[in-house]
Amino acid sequence: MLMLTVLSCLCSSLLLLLLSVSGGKLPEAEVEIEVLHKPFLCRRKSKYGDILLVHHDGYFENGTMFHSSRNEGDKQAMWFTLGIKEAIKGWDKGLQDMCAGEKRKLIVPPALAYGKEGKGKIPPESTLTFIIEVLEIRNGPRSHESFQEMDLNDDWKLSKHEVKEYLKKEFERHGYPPNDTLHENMVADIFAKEDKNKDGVISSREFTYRHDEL
Ligand SMILES: *[C@@H]1O[C@H](CO)[C@@H](O)[C@H](O)[C@H]1NC(C)=O
Ligand SMILES: *[C@@H]1O[C@H](CO)[C@@H](O)[C@H](O)[C@H]1NC(C)=O
Ligand SMILES: [Ca+2]
Ligand SMILES: [Ca+2]
Repeated sequence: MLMLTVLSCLCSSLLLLLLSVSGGKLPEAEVEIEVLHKPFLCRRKSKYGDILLVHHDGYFENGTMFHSSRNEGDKQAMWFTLGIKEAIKGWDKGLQDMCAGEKRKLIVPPALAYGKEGKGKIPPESTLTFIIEVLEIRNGPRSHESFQEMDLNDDWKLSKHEVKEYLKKEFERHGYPPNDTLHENMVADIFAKEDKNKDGVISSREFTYRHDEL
């Protein structure tokens, strides 16, 4: 589960970024944030590029719950990358500077949620309320820390070899056997998307998020 999230983040975050940038600018809108619980100890606070393990309940304006990660589906908390519109913009804005163990209520206007179109059971122009608990915060695959960890020879570029070594390590860390064919495919996939200037390496600039539009 985590492995898939981490790896698919690496592959798909840029795509998400591109997709989201192509949409028109929405009017300025704010998320209303209420802190429901803040732990006494806070080792680090969430920032763009982190991955957060979250439990979330979602409510319509009339108070009806439309989703609960605790009661629906696999009833598991989910890993979510902050700042890349993996979920909705309202989450990217409303889940910054959080501690592990913190619980917040977010009231998200439609412009930062599912907008004019709505989605699935979310009707158009819905203001949504979320109760979100952050259970864990980790360095995202796009963080400065991850880049340094991957850049074995410290030349500020990621070679195919370095990316492959990283994938192998991540697999092992999460208890999966390394799979050379699979890693080769993933590396090819990652380079196709991330090596913008096709010079055979991923520069730190190519690797790092841009969050201009947030
Ligand atoms: C609350 O709002 C949602 C979305 O508009 C709707 O589907 C649901 O039926 C409403 N529930 C009640 C009790 O009015
Ligand atoms: C390794 O990955 C390839 C490609 O995804 C897959 O077809 C193959 O079954 C995997 N091998 C093992 C031993 O898991
Ligand atoms: Ca390197
Ligand atoms: Ca490059």
